[in-house]
Amino acid sequence: MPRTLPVLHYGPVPVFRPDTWDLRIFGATESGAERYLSWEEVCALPVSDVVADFHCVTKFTVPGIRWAGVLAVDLMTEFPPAPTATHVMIWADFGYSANVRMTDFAADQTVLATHRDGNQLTPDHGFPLRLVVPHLYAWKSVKWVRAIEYLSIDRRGFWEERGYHNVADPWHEQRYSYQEMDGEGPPL
Ligand SMILES: Nc1nc2c(c(=O)[nH]1)N[C@H]1C(S)=C(S)[C@@H](COP(=O)(O)O)O[C@H]1N2
Ligand SMILES: [Mo]
Repeated sequence: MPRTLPVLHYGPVPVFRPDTWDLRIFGATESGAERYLSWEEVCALPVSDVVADFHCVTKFTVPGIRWAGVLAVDLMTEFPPAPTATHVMIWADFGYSANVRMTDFAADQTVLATHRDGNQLTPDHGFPLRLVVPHLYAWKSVKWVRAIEYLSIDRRGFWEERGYHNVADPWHEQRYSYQEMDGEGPPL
């Protein structure tokens, strides 16, 4: 098992500019309106710690990483989805995306992390803000998050469109879309 977290992503590492950076919350929101949060507004949200293992689909697991940031449930309390929302699409800079079920987004260890093991995230690992869904394969843990889209109809994200499993539960080894059972993903 690797003791440090390898760097894995598709495409370039974005440059963070705090004055132009924003986090968009849109789609099936409770009010119907979309919101753009500044970096300052994100930093004013409540901060929590999550300690969890991290599972990559290419088979490494990094045990016991301590993340700090905004719990997805806390974000949802402040900026609620509509009752019809069943899934969430998380968008990064440069168009990377991943979809998760609302139940996975609302899980108590799902966090929009700013820190890992006491230090601010490095650019390679998603600075300034990354999603961490520890109980799903790591391609769902979107680095450089820029938008949260509440979905009333599920859609596939970047890897889910390219042959990876829509749900991605490592305990059930849900790696590839051909393993999907009825109801686990939108038609391919
Ligand atoms: N924006 C973005 N986030 C991403 C990826 C990516 O290509 N782009 N790759 C994912 C994959 S496949 C993995 S295994 C993890 C790796 O996280 P790490 O580089 O911090 O180890 O990031 C995930 N988040
Ligand atoms: Mo990965």
